[in-house]
Amino acid sequence: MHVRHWKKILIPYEQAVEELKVKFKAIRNELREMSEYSPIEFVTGRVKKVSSILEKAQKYGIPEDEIEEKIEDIAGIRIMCQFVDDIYKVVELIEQRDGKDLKIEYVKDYIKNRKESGYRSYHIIIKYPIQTAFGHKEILAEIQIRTLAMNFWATIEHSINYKYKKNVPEPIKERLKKSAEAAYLLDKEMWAIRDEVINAQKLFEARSNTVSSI
Ligand code: 0O2
Repeated sequence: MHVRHWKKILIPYEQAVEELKVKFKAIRNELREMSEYSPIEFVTGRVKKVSSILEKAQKYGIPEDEIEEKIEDIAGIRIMCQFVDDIYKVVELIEQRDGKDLKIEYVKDYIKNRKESGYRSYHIIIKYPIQTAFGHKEILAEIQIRTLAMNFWATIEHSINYKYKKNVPEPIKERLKKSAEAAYLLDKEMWAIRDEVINAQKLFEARSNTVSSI
């Protein structure tokens, strides 16, 4: 299929990513404006590059006309949280929307079932309705929910894998496994002092608001 043709296919996916980013950022802003704790720290999103889509299709032997129904992460949203239990709060928020503005297809909990690489994250595959210039369409999207520590590790590991085209030298692989464990321990330690951290952040925010209103 021609790249120009793919660009047209990807338009609804771009729209979905933009809409979903706005929706999740709105949850965070609303809670912060009400001086409530937000389990969402920040949100990013991307549409997979055509080259990566075709690479993945080839890897799994997916014919081009089945790509849209079989590749679930053409549209991807990433939600970053401070603490592990925030991830499950975000999951609840998404579950509350099931059947409303999105449909949950299934979930992959790589936090309870860490991947062999050391990867941890919670994935939700959704169906999302889009109104385009050519009519109504439902697309698949993947929401990845992770802590800042999980995101740090995954971002680094992803670039190392990209550099070595998956043939990562054994010593580096070992280091990555060790750092995955360090990220896990960091999450555990931060979780243990979670209430203390949240109280400190509240104080800090209240002080900043007072200073900025003088
Ligand atoms: P990108 O650049 O983020 O789009 P597969 O994608 O073949 O590994 P599957 O079954 O399609 O496997 O989905 P899975 O395992 O849920 O992974 C989808 C996405 O999760 C990946 O997309 C990554 O973003 C992330 N991910 C999964 N496993 C790992 C891992 O071991 N390390 C890192 N850093 N990220 C991972 P893409 O397409 O790989 O890349």
